[in-house]
Amino acid sequence: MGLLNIPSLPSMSALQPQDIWMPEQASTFAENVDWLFYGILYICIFFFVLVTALTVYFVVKYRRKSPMQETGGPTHNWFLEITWCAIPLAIVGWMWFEGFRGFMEMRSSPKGADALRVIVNAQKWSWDFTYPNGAMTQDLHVPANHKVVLSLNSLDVLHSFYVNTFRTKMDVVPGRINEIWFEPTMAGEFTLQCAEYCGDEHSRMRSKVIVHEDKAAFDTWLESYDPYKGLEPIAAGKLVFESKGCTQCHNVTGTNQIGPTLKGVIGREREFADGTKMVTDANYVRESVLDSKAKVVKGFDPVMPNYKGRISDKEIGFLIEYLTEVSKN
Ligand code: HEC
Ligand SMILES: [Cu+2]
Repeated sequence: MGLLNIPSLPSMSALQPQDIWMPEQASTFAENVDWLFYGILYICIFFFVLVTALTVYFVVKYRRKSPMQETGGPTHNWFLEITWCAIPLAIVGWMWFEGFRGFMEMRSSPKGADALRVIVNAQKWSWDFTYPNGAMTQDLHVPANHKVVLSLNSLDVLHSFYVNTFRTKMDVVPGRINEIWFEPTMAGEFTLQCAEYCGDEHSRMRSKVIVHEDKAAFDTWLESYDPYKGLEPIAAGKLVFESKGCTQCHNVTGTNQIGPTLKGVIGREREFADGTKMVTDANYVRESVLDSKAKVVKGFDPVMPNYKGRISDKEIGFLIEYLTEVSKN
């Protein structure tokens, strides 16, 4: 039995070629990135082998053959010395130039009106994506052969948006908006990961990028997208509650958090910060969501955001069914 017994290591035979080499090339950046990466890799291998081989050869060839052997005085060779400085300088200069050019290309998002813009919200430990028509998904949908600009936003800590098949990665920083762009070159499903350690569930902060055939297919998908399709109103309401971020401040278990618990929210007596009172009803919930400052519950800070324009009447309907259901018992 070995001292280092690590059973979870994959056996060499289980490794596929794509585990060692770069993954699929699925964006316009990929070819350039790989070309430069492999270029640098092969140059490094070439010089590593050359330098190591010459070192070994010279060590043997010029070794001191007897204790009596005299060493010659210092000599030098201008031609050699200049050459072995100039060639490496040219090579690293080229690496820098190519790297910088690729970097600038990736960092300057296209300003054209035709680029699809998607807002990305990263949050411990999930992603959500908001499209120009307001639809929101947990997987990123984009068209192939079309420029996509992402506006990256973190609701809590530092995350990093990383799609290895697109060769693109960008930090998602709380308190500032970072932009990245890419153009997918093939339809399919690709893995999207968080590449910045952001807490204990970090490794599960994954999602998918679904690349549609073309812009037309994407538009058709977007128009017909309905996250509540096939869900009963209560289940749909739960989805609204979770996907709109209400759970950041509210729960339905009966304990107050940043906001009051929403268990029993309909039909309880409420006193507001301005001293008025009422027995709450469904319309009160509706008003709280659309215009949260209209009535501020006494004893709480008025920190709830307004959801006007970010939630539909249909969604409020579902929400009320859900809140009514969780208030029973
Ligand atoms: C950033 C925290 C925060 C978020 C996110 C938030 N709320 Fe609130 N909410 C509060 C606070 C604080 C109050 C109490 C003060 C007030 O009435 O404005 C409150 C009050 C309410 C009330 C009135 C509760 C009562 O007991 O009378 C309802 C209903 C409500 N929120 C629903 C929602 C729904 C639905 C969502 C998601 C769409 C949501 N809130 C998102 C913080 C939040
Ligand atoms: Cu993360």
